[in-house]
Amino acid sequence: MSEPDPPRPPDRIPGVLAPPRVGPLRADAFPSRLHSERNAAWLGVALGVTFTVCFLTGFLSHLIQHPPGWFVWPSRPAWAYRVTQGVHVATGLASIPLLLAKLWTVYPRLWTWPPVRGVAHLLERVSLVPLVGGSLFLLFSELGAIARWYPYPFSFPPAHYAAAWITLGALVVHVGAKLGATRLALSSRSTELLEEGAGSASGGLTRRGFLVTTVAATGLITLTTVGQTFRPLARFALLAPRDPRVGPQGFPVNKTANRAVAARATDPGYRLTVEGNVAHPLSLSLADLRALPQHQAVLPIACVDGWSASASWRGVRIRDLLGMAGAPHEPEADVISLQEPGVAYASSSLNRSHAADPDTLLALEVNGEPLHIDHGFPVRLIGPNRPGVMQTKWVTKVVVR
Ligand SMILES: Nc1nc2c(c(=O)[nH]1)N[C@H]1C(S)=C(S)[C@@H](COP(=O)(O)O)O[C@H]1N2
Ligand SMILES: [Mo]
Repeated sequence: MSEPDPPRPPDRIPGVLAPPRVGPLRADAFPSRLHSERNAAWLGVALGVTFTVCFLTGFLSHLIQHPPGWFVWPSRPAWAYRVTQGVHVATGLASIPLLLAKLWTVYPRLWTWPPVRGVAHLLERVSLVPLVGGSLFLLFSELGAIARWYPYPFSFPPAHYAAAWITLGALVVHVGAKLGATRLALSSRSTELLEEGAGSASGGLTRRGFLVTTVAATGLITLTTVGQTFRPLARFALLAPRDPRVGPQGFPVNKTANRAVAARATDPGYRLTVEGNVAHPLSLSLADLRALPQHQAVLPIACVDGWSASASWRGVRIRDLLGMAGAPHEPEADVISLQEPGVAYASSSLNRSHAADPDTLLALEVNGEPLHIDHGFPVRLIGPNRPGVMQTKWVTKVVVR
């Protein structure tokens, strides 16, 4: 005895991204009605915003660290980099749940049939490889990097930078291809009504419930990480890799002094030299530096990893030292540490704005004590509105340009 054929499902369920019945898949290969066009559209809009903000703040950080001739990052306002880099890491972290939810919502589309419907469709589909691959690489390598985990043989910053451009290019193609469909999915009243009730019949999550859950997860991740740079939320920063209040002298250390650096830093023969394009090169002992006029400033360390911490610094103004050495008008300078040359972040540059700022210091003290060796004893560079990587520790040489 043969069973009657089950009713054939429609080829296309309105508002749902599962592919029609044609093609190699079973009709019910993607039974969930949460693969919704409207959810895909909303998640796409949210990701468009977070990716754009993340890209712009990341590009700014790149320009500051590798300035082309036309770009001068000013030393004021002192807090600007702290904010832009905090926003960069926060939007990157917020993108993770949004991206995972989006990928899950749309993945049935991979089985679209026929697989290619012409040149434009082919290009749109091929652009998904750099878009999805680039996004996943950016977000998850970033997640590793802020936890200081680099399980690959290449250097993180150049790979992150290249991946950002590749992803942006693919994103532009994707947005161009999907703009119409997104508008339609967000505006059509019929899909909205259809989706209101969908899901609840089977007792599962509704489509709106899925979106709300994704947004809540995104909010929770932001709330439990942004305290690493936004102090009022510091006590909620349970998922942040660093607590900005914990470390020697009350704030974190990224790079500790190795034995060689510590030996040179504590050597009684330590000298700070000011050389290069100057009329009278200087060579100063620690006692000489302490005898110079000291200046105090409250300034943040704002790490590219997204944490920041303010401290009260005291030391010699760079511009006073450059003046003593007879540097030219509006000088620029390289600040060089006791680390082996060539080691990442062993030196940094001061543009004319930072060199002239009265709060750009070679600090000898922090929060009323001589610097801890891991904070750069005997002398560190600290200036307003600079990335943490450019606040060079264990300074021994200033070369004027
Ligand atoms: N010489 C030197 N200075 C350096 C670094 C370094 O690797 N070498 N790391 C930088 C980074 S990435 C940051 S965030 C700050 C951290 O400062 P802190 O250790 O005082 O918190 O120091 C910067 N100064
Ligand atoms: Mo850093």
